[in-house]
Amino acid sequence: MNRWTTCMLCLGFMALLGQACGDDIQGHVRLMVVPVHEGRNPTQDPFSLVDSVELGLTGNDASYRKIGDWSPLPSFGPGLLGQQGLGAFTLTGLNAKGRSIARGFGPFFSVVKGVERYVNIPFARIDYTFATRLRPSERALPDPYQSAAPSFILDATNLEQGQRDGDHDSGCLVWVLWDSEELWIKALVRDDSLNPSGVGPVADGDAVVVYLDKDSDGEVGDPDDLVISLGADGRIEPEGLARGVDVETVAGGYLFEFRLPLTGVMKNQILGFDFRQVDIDEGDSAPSYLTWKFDPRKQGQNLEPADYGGLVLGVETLSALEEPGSEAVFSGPDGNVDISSWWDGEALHFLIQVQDDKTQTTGEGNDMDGADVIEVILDLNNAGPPVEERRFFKIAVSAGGSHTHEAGPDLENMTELGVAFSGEVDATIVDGGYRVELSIPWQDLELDEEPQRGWFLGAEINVIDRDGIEENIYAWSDSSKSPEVWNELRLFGLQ
Ligand SMILES: [Ca+2]
Ligand SMILES: [Ca+2]
Ligand SMILES: [Ca+2]
Ligand SMILES: [Ca+2]
Repeated sequence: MNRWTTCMLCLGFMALLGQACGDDIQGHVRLMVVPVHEGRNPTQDPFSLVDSVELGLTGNDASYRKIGDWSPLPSFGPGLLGQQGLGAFTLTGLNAKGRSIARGFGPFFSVVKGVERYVNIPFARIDYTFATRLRPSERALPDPYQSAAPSFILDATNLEQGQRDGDHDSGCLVWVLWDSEELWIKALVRDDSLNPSGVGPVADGDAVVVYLDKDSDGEVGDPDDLVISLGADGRIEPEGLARGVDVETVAGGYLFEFRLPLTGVMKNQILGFDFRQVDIDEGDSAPSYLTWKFDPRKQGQNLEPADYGGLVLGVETLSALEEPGSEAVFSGPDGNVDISSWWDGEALHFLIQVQDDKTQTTGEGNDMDGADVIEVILDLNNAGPPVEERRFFKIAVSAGGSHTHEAGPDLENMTELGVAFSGEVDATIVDGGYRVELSIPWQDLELDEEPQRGWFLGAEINVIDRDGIEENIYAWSDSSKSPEVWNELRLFGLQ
């Protein structure tokens, strides 16, 4: 990385902090760009034609503050951050003419004092956006959107038809989540003059329209496709399709959420998707349209599936770097489970720490029954097309350091027969729980090629907690039997 650009970013952060919190500089951050991918490999170069990137922060009130400009690089950092005035990292790729051609949002960010945090930002061409996977246990949260990255915004660059008189006139900040049953949509809509249609077609007044082409075939009249309009007054058209509809008027606009049925989907699938804000104000003769993705040659017309953009069903990524540092966290038996992963040409390494107030180091027999156990299961093809012999590799390690391993073409068909494990395992009791270090040699995984920087591997990490007779399982992806939605390790590096 160029020292000058590093310096420029630091200056940008410091300028921001100067306004936000004086000298209260707390932590460091590294941002890592995650491209659209399928199976093990990226399928899109988000930096294609990108001349520079702009980094900023989007607040959950739809405000945006620029931090600085940067060369197009797959990772950024370090930057200095304070605790105040933060939002979701927002990365915009600009072409040589200064036009936005790529975009991505990270999650809402908080600083941990003295710790270098690694933040992944999904980033794609401007006609693609990402939905955040909702784990099954998160469906019942009071606000499932709270910690999710926004998916996209609508601003002046999305004006398809009519006039837009600044950010207060129109604009949207939109979150999209997905799980195996539903697509979850929440938006904060800016509109200074609310004029819902009242009667007649909902989209004749202030409204948003969501377009979905689930199989992404771009064909008109597909019975699976949906066009749904939601008025600022809560009227919805067609009725009976959306679930959990909630619309409220807020200062400067309205806020809504609803869910649409979605079945038979898997991670990294790309749905045809679009989103339009219809805005009609006092005295307007015609509505203005802000549309996420439109064909400029067909301005103001009905959107057809072929004009939609792509909604990528993303999962959580843990970037495995050259050394420990980047982390993923999930809830375990008595607090957090922290996972760190790193890699080199020899092996894939893990450090997993479990907070467990009653650690059982030993069990009975080879299955370690009775001990606290961590299982690491790798989907070597990352939900890509099936491979014959060796798609899954699983290693189970007890809190006492015993371990077993197996591999096979599917989760139900794994065996230890003919499967080698020549790596290292170390388990340690620590204050409040235990820690497992694990190195899995690439050689034992029998991949058809050498591991490559930029690869994605599916992974599930199960923590099997045994406190006496009680047994509970906690899992990173929260879907141990469904590798099509597992989180991912990304082989990465900062150089
Ligand atoms: Ca308006
Ligand atoms: Ca279709
Ligand atoms: Ca309006
Ligand atoms: Ca335990």
